Amino acid sequence: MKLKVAKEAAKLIKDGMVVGLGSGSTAAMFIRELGSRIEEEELTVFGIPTSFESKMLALQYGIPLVSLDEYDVDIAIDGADEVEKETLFLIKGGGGCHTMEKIVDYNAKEFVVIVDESKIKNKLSYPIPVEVLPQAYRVVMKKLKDMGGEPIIRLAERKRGPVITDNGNMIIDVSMEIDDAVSLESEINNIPGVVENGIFTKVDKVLVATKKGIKTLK
Ligand code: ABF
Repeated sequence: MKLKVAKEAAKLIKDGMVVGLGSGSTAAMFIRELGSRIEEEELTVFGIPTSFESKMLALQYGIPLVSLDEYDVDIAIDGADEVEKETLFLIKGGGGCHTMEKIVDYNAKEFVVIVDESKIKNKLSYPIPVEVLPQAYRVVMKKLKDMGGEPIIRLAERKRGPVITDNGNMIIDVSMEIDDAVSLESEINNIPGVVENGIFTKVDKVLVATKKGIKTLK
């Protein structure tokens, strides 16, 4: 399913485009497919990665990289942890890269999300990933509790310490009722010490892999 939607997304890329390269396993398949198209069709395409992981994959699959310093993004293709069916609001950041993802995705002329149908929900309920400066984790957790959330520090797999992001920060996952995603996205970002949260409310299109084929939501 993930491969099908990744292939479909790769078809959206045209010669000369600057492409935001998302993170996660679905985006990884897209990066591989794009690499194959570039090689087979001799396309001139540049990538802007959203994580260390997507940078390494792009290098592996032969996608030349540029940065936001010099280029605007024509199209960004990225995965998601959850997609709300009616609104197309997302939760991202299960992989801890949502800060760079949001910078690249929100600044793209077109932001396309690729998921399989298991990610489509009636209402967002996935814990919201919040990237915080390490010095601020305790006070940010306190504020998130005051807002009605249940925050926990994301721990590294062997649980010897916190997950550290590509930017050298920590991740707090906060479970809370999301009634107004647009306001909550800004409210969380207004807490001093928060770098970025994983609520995404500006999405152009979602490609969904279903058993019957690819469905487009917009
Ligand atoms: C990134 O990868 C994240 O924002 C999201 O957390 C995750 C989705 O990964 P996958 O495609 O592996 O489910 O897009």
